Amino acid sequence: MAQRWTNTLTHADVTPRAAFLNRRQVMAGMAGAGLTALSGPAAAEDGLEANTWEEITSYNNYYEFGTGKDDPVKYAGSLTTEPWSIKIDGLVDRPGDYDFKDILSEMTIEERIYRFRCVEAWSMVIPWNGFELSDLLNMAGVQEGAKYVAFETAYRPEEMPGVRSPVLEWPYREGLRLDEAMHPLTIMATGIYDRPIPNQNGAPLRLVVPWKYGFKSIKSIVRITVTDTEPPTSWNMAGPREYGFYSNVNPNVDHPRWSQGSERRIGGGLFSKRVPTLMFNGYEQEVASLYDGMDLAKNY
Ligand SMILES: Nc1nc2c(c(=O)[nH]1)N[C@H]1C(S)=C(S)[C@@H](COP(=O)(O)O)O[C@H]1N2
Ligand SMILES: [Mo]
Repeated sequence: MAQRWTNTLTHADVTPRAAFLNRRQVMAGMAGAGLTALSGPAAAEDGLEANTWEEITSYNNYYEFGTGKDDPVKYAGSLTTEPWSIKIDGLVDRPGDYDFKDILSEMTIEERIYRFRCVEAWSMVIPWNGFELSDLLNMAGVQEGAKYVAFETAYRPEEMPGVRSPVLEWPYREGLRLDEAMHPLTIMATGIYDRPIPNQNGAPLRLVVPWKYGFKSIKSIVRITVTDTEPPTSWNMAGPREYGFYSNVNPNVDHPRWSQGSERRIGGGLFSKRVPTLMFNGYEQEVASLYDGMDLAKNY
């Protein structure tokens, strides 16, 4: 499906757009996701009111551009996102270097309004546009014996001032188990509020796994490798005790240095509030069965 967005910003783009959303649209988004009604107290309480465009695009984590929350909006403009190619390799029938535009022409873009929960205990609600990762993996053809999917962000020292600092091992790497990658909630986001995803949010395409801590949702992806072994991931390498491979949102398993029982919902200025963190970030009905029989305190 062709993208129909314009690249021109207007005054409306910097106006808070929370009013844009109402309960009906949220429900429509969920229907698009092939899901039943939302569960959980937070959904009932706040009706999943989305954050504003300004909040979503000016309070970011993208360490390749610095570790400050406002570094990405200041510096990520230097990332060249066109042309963009994604290498798909490993246990697939059709490995190769895929042009982002060619991929888009094969994918169906949908709106998904998801909770987004950073391991640092802040959260937002983001209206993404994107396609299901499973559609992309099926396009490449997943082979028998595949168990995991590994992802890599672009590594461009000349465009990314933050990679001079060894805060993480570059390139930024993430991974999912194959069943997590194929789950219908897992998307590749290409837009926010029906506009192309800004560089600071991971242009031109980034992963979004709404039931996991935000760092699993790797930005500006240049490589996807289907494999039979659990891939190394940047945050796990940096702090294995603090950041596990799974990193499912879980209010009952604290980070060694802070509680994960609640979160600060970004936005609202003085009215910014702490809300309880939900099991699997509120997506328990949809994903809990993926972890049947697993000890979630051990497999954090
Ligand atoms: N390549 C890359 N991807 C990344 C990060 C990063 O530093 N580099 N930060 C992660 C973290 S910690 C979070 S919380 C989210 C933030 O996404 P957002 O800025 O779009 O809200 O991106 C994740 N993806
Ligand atoms: Mo994060």
